[in-house]
Amino acid sequence: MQTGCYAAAAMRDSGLPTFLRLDVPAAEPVAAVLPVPYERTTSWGRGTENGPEALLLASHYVELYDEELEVEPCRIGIETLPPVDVEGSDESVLRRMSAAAEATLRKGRFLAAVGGEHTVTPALVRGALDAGTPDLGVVQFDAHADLRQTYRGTPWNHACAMSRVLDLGLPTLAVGIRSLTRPEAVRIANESLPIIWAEQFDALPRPELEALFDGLLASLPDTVYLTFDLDFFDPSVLPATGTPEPGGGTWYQALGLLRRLFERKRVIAMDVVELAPIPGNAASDFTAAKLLHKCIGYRFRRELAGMAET
Ligand SMILES: [Mn+2]
Repeated sequence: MQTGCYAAAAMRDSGLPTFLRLDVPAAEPVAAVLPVPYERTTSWGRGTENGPEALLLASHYVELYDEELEVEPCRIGIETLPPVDVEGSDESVLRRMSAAAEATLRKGRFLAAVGGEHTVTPALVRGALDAGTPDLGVVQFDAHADLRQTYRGTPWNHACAMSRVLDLGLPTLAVGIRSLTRPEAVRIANESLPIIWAEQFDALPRPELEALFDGLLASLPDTVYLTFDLDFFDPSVLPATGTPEPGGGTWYQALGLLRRLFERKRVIAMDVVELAPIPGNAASDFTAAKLLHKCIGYRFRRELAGMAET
């Protein structure tokens, strides 16, 4: 069967596998997967520097056909970019991430970055702003508020990621939060930061949860950056993350909200962060890979539906 994809076992010069084992598309790709193997400040379980490789390897076993969307998302053209060079000072590496994001977005491509620890997010968001994106909102799926001003002596700790995003003056919506400090709770209350708490996932019937999400989403700008910290998921769904927290979202709860997000907003870029692979636990790597595949499918749902079958 001709899928329109390029099922070669392409390995880039970097030695990293490509997303879905796709070769460089013949036509101009519209989506770009950017590996960002950055890990400097993880607090407990380490290993997020291996996240991109694990996700990309697992993606080779994701079915190209999406049974929900009835399309093969890869048909829109997905290129796996060389990984961001993470050697050097914090400042220089973070600047490199911003530059990579900016370059991808200036080409009009959808950016799908794969971390790495959550620190990569503010750098990538910065790149989106540098690309001239006006009125950007940031949607965060996460167990943790990540609103510390500094942590362990640096403002570029993964526990400060959303604080750095707020520093950029951008409106946010946080989903799945169930772990934070008192100062973070005070900040959320004082600044009325929009949040859906993880407990609400359990307490609310699904239509009410989705209505709540729609309502909060409506107050964000039309153009959105999505950051998905994999510890959003309950550890029974995805245990391979540095700081797992009980009481997280399920696979279908995540998909339900992501589908609405991509329908209602122009999502120009996203990241999937904090995968810390556990040897022998393929489920986490695979879940992360499939999540990225689902998001690209949601993002280009209309374009994909319009493509003739070959
Ligand atoms: Mn986080």
